[in-house]
Amino acid sequence: MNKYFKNIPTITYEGKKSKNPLAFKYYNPTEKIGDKTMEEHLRFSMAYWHTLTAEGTDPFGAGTMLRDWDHLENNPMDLAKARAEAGFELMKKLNIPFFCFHDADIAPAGKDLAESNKNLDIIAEHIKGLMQETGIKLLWGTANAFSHPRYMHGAATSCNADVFAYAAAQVKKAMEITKDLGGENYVFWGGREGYETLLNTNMKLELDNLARFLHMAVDYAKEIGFTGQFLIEPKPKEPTKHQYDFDVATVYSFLKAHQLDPYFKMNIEANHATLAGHTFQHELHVARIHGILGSVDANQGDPLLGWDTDQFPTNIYDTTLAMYEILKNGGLYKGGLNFDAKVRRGSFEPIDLVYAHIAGMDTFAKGLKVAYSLLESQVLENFIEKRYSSFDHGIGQDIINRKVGFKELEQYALKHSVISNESGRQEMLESILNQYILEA
Ligand code: XUL
Ligand code: CO
Repeated sequence: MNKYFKNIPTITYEGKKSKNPLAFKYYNPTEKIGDKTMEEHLRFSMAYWHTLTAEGTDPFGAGTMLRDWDHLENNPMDLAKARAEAGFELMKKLNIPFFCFHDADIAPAGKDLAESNKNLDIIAEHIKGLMQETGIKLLWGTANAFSHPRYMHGAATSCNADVFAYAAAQVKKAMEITKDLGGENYVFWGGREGYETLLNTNMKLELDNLARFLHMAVDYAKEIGFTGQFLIEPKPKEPTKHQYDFDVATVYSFLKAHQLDPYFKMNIEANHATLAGHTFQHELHVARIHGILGSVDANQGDPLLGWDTDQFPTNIYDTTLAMYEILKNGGLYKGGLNFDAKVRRGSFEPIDLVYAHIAGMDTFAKGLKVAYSLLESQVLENFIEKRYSSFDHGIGQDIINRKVGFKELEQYALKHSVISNESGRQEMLESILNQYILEA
């Protein structure tokens, strides 16, 4: 496998003193961090769409990317096969153990659904061969039910029942392929499941239909014996003004309200979290405390642009706090860290894809190391435990055990109306965090 990234060697770990841009400085796959290797902790995945199909277009201009498979443009099936081969060569050279795809990324659409499905079968078979040859596995599959014009009003939340049916057929096929390729998860990102204006929207029907759609998916997974984890990927806006899967808390209450909560976990994307006005850590934390942290789309946004820029993660502060939540979750289990990230329009050469993944992998590896030592020290845990210690005894314990109600609490407050509080020590804790980042 040395055809599409010819001048790129296999990327190895050289340690933090290395000045070689084509080497890992922190990601050392076999290094043990606690009882797992870095590779087992991080479970990196390449996103097929950004890495293999994105052309570098933006709303102001044409594509810029130079790719060695471009000349196959007029033969879509050959192009799809070449892209798959290029993808596996790149993953192999970067030591990335997983990949993720949408149906539309891997195979061209046919003239109708039947032909599209046939194309998918042919390319999936090709990918299966590459998986066997390389040992690279499928983290998750999904269906692109948002790009085609038929999805202009949404898919499962479209006002048009024919569109609902088409989306169901597409997801059915994508689930079958994911199962066939041994996918460990299946993702639902509500591409256009939302609205532009309430003036033309029956929100109640749309939400109920979304629940119906997800129940049908659960039923079908049982029917075909797909045991992968179902994941929902929250996002507050883009492409619609309001996306129904706004954030983790919104999705969680939607799942509960529709008795879907036993079947779904969250795929949390950093840039979606910030679009929702949250930090990446906040979304991971909310998912963790509810036991629904499933997988991660590892990227970052740009606070000055404010839209879903899908950049490669290079912010050590964010990856540290992300890995801290993931470690506290006991890991990602079937999930992984999928680079839902694209190189910038100006980074148009194939080698930029290599630099980008090295940057993301090293940044998460460093974050893992810092988070592990932070957790090992228990410095935050001890502080938090002490901060809430008033609930360990006395009236606090009675509140926890629901031994008291408003009347008893009033009696208590009447006797204890002079209250003393303690400092939250935010700045001290922030400087401790910085110290761990600098030391690890
Ligand atoms: C879009 C996005 C998607 C999902 C998969 O913002 O993140 O690529 O990850 O459909
Ligand atoms: Co994503």
